[in-house]
Amino acid sequence: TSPRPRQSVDGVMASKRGALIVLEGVDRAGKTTQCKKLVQALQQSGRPAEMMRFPDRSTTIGQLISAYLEKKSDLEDHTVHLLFSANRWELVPVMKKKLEQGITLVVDRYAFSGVAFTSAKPGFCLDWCKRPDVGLPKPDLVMFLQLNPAEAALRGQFGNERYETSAFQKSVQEKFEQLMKDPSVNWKVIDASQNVEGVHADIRTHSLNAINETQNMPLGELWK
Ligand code: 2DT
Ligand code: MG
Repeated sequence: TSPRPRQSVDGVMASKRGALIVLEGVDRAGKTTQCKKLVQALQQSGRPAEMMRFPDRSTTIGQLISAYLEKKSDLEDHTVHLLFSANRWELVPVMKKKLEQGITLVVDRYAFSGVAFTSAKPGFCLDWCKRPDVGLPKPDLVMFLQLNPAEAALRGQFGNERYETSAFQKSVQEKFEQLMKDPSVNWKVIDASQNVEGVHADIRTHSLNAINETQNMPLGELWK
């Protein structure tokens, strides 16, 4: 059964909600640049939109994660996985409120990065990795910025943060490919080897469709 349109208790149609739009992809695919451009384009066309990113390094949990990524601290692998998830859950009330207010959220990485990065480590299965994020607000659209390693290499060197090596990124890419087989998530693959404006045009088209298609639908629950 398809979800019923949003209605308030007295039967009057509630005002339109914002869409939850996520950008995923391997390092240097251009996620952050494209998130910013999408937010600008939506705002300029009169659609309220805000950017978010995970990890959100500004919270107490986010600071623990940031120190780990910067290799200033070591954390046990299960522990850091759960911290990344907790960092999403702590922002859920804010996200829901903004979506209800009609604000479209453009999010740089989400639970899919969480699962892809941890399950690329030895001894982790996809199923265990997904569990803590089950029930998060479900994105209306997840765009995967596809870029092959040779093209990524042309964009410059890796940084010095944890996970920024070509061997690790290769297994992360494989995990994303496994996640993209899940038909319960609205995945769109974007060719990130185009120029910035070309990528943006594709992203804008998919986003406008998602905003129009979901504005009267209730927000879903991820992996549930
Ligand atoms: P950036 O801040 O450059 O995006 O890098 N990561 C991210 C995880 O391992 N688990 C997660 O849940 C999330 C959201 C991806 C952040 C790094 O943290 C990784 C790269
Ligand atoms: Mg990075």
